[in-house]
Amino acid sequence: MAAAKAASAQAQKLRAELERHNHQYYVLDQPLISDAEYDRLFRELQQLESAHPELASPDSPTRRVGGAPLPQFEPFRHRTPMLSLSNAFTEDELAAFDKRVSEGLKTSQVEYLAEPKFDGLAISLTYVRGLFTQGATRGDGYTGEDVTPNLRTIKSIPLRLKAAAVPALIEVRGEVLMYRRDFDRMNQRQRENGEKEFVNPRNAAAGSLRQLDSRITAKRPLRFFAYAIGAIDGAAAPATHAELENWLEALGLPVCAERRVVLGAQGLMQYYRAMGARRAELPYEIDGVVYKVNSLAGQERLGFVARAPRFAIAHKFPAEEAMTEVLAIEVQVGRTGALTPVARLKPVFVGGVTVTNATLHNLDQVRAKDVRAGDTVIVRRAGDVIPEVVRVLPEKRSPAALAFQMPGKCPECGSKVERLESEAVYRCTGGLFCPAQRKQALLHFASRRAMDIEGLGEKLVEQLVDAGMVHTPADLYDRSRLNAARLAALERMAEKSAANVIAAIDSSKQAPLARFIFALGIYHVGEEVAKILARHFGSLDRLLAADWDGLIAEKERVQKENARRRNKDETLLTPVLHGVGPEIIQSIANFLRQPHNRDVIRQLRASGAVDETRVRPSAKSGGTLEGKTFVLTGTLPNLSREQAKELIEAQGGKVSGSVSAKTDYVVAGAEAGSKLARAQELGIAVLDEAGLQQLLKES
Ligand code: 9MJ
Repeated sequence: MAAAKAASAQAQKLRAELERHNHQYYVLDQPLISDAEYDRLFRELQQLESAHPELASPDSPTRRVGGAPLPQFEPFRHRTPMLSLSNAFTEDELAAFDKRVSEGLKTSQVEYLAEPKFDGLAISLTYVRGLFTQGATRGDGYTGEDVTPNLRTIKSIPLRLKAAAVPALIEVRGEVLMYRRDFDRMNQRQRENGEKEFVNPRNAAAGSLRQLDSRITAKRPLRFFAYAIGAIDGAAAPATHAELENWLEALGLPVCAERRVVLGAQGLMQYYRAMGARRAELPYEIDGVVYKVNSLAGQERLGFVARAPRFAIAHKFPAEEAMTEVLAIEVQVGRTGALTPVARLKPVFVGGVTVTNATLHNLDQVRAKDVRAGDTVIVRRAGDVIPEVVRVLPEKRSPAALAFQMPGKCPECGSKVERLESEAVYRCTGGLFCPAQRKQALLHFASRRAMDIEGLGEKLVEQLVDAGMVHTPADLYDRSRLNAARLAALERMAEKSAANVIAAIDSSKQAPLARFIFALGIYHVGEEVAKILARHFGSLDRLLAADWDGLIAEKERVQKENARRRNKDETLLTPVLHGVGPEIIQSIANFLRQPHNRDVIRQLRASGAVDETRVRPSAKSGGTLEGKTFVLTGTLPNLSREQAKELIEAQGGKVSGSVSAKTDYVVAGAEAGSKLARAQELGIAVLDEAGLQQLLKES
């Protein structure tokens, strides 16, 4: 008994001491003991806790080493939204901000709290009665990811708040980042261990915080700075933002020492210039400064616009620019076949990374900037955006430099390159064959509205293509290439799931013609157009043999004739392929002209993927909810999720698992979470169970 009491007292003493040294080292930057001494105390506590498991405590420093990996991050709904800041890039924009604020507050000179804008990741920490209980990323501002085990490993985050009186609940907001010197050391270690180096401190911090295995996070030198609060309960917030940050500091949280109270636009500019000058000597990277109205009552009065506070702004430093040389202009083929000219650059260090290429976006941009191979150019890189060529220095151009030309054939597969009249983008027309488009083509082919092959998702497609097992959709049906045994040998695949995928591929056979045409992924050919084509041609042979130029000419003739008839109030002609415009026809013609694509289509037909006697798609079609996508979330009062799904599908609707711009309705029940928030954000119609029933009845 006495021994247990002594152990408990000793554990408490060690914890307090270790956390004090953490604070000295990571928050105050004033270590009082050597690393070896710290380690000794730490081991003593570890031994004590393992000898007396009943002493375990969530705020013990031994809990900072990370734990078993999580299967996934759970969503975390912020009690008050975590909004982002609006940006100002120029002095004028800044003056406009100060003017808006001083008019809003009816004062001639506004007091602001100014501080650096950290280039890290915004997070929220929840403390309940002083104990750190949960931490989350910003996410979309309303719902983030619960990364508590990872945040626990960050030594500058107190596991328990200091002061005698702590709020019942407080959400502390701030930034997780990596010091430059820690980043360099970590990369040196990565190099020595033959592991991949990180690009910059921001990416390293982001990658470390999003680890499912918190033991890995524990090895990464992350830091934290607090700069705001969210919900607070059981304590009054002070009167000003400066006092708020002082209070956070008194609670044991790290707060940036560079914060200052300044007056008016002039004070802001002075602070901006001073921080700009000191930027390089700070231990962390910043991409600007942040100003907040100092009075919290003033903040409240100004409130929010859209998704950002009106009382604060981020004044960004200009994006870094550097001069270098264009070694060549190459063309990249994207996953969807779009051709992007890319400048290969002589390596140059800019915006925190070594840049070796810059996007030129499209041919119009190349022409507008007149970038040529061999040119000396200014490149720019800001934040995480792709580096770009700002301008050419014409005085440095060699007279031999040739203007850039888009290739007529795809550099990846040799198919013809097309540019449709209304678009700036050139595209490869070899969709079914082109290596650059392989994964996308397969994913689309297998997708629910196309061949509907369950289990053939992004990960598996990736594996199949990377392993060289599948090149085109036709390979899916070739059992000498793809069979259950070969599938089961892939990582994360078991015999059962492999057999299921093969069965799903087999049962996708005999698709109606319209679905099959849609599955080919011809640019501009959606489900509707595919149906029209299937109805019009009635067979693959007729589709493949069509006289497309004749069709375009015919459509143009009818268009002209109808314009004439409209003027005279005469009956109009019904155009062939009504609903399919000339540009779509052009796109189909280009696709079907590629011998590679025709080969794949023939192979698909030979393997029985399509049943040409079935022209129209799915038996369920024709319902009035056809084409509508629903997402179900939360618990409905009377219907199970399966029942709701069945009802929707019976009317031809689809039920999907995630909310996107393509979602038509979100059906939300009790305890609906991030999907509901996402729907509200996207302005998607939200129904409760009664609303769903009504809709079903109407249809
Ligand atoms: C950054 N990123 O450094 C805020 N921020 O305050 C600072 N962000 C912020 N403050 C309220 N220093 C919302 C965002």
